[in-house]
Amino acid sequence: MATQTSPPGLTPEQLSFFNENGYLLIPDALSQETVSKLLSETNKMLQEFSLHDHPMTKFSTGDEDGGNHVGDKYFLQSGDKVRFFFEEGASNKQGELIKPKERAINKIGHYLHHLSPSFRSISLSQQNASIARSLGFRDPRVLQSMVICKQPEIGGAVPPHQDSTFLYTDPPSAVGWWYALEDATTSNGCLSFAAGSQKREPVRKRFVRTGEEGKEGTGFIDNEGTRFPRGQEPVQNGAVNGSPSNGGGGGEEEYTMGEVKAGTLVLIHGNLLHKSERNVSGKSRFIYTFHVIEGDQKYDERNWLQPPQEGFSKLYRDVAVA
Ligand SMILES: O=C(O)CCC(=O)C(=O)O
Repeated sequence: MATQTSPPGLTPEQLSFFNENGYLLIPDALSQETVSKLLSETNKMLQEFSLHDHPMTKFSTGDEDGGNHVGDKYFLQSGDKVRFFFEEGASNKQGELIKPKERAINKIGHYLHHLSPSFRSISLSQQNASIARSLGFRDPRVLQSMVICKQPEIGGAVPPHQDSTFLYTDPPSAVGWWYALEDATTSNGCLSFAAGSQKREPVRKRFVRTGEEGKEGTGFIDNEGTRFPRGQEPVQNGAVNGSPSNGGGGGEEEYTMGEVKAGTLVLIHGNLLHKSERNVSGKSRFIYTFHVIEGDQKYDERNWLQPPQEGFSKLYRDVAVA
């Protein structure tokens, strides 16, 4: 019988960088062949999705007060589907598209890691199981995935935020896996990170479902649960200034730019403040990202994203055999 050895996870140096800074860049995590395949798959989805019956939901990250964040039924029911969300700048005041549809989409989500064989195989992989082991996950669950397009000229900014605001477990446990499918630069809206902020910035807010049947929506509430991952509480818990809107910190933070080549994997701690700027360049910035939480932490019904019938995808059990 053939035996399988697990691929190596993170090196001690990589783990130490992640623990110190809250993010880690891993160049060449995907081969250029895989990147091309994922880009073709993405372009095919963008060509093939239908505008007929589409509610034209835009992916809005909200205003200064954290209001107006996307939150309609199309969005709230996307956890077990592949759905298409528009860039805010893709339409005029009358709501008509001013870009071809394949250049108008901000993101595709949120169940690619289950429904798309290509994206599934790079998500629920032996390699990622090994990385999750290095990070100390006991029962890692992939709970959402998306392609973020950051389209040329109209690609929207993503304001400073912590992923655990949006994917809250008690205690927080989210980690983002973010793969560049095209080179990401300061010109086309690469990520930037407030290095080390995961150690000082509590998860103060949660992004939750609001309203009742027929009047569904989303909003931010104060987080009454635990604010740091277990064992990572700072000595003076919550001693940081700031009044966050989108769940991000209000204090002055210095951001380190994360320019990366296509194929790079970026790991992002759920408490880490990070953001990306608008893309006003002529080049798109396609990426694929999915998020992982600890399966044995409390995940409640207030979270905007609710598990599919089959539950969130187990990274240790659902590992695709290459
Ligand atoms: O890709 C981007 O521009 C932002 C992604 C991000 O912040 C996230 O997935 O948490």
